[in-house]
Amino acid sequence: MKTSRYSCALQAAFIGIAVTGSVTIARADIKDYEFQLVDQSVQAGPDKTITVRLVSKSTGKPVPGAVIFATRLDMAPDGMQEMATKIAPVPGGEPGTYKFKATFGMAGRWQLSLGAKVQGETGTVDNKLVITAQK
Ligand SMILES: [Cu+2]
Repeated sequence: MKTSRYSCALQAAFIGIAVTGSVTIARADIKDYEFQLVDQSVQAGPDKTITVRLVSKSTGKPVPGAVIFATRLDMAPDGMQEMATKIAPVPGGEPGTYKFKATFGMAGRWQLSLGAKVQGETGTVDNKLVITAQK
């Protein structure tokens, strides 16, 4: 017959852990954020929806609550930077994704320029993304 050799129990070892009053939050740099297209292409035509995701490159996680203050959509990638189209934000979407509505009057490559502020970060995110409008 075996006898238990446990003679003591672990007790009260974790009390100190919850007392960390000041956690140092590692601040990310504004360069650690980038916009990514959810879909690389759209159909040419009016009222098309563009969805972008703002991610932290260090964590790979989406970043909600950014304030997008600048948008431009033009055909610079196809040498038509003067061919710009109106772009309007659309509310809703998952946290960390941002939607816009725009008219793609021509098939080809369009450049979406975004300027944004991220909560708790100084500086701005400036990204240019290329969307292909298909016939
Ligand atoms: Cu064009």
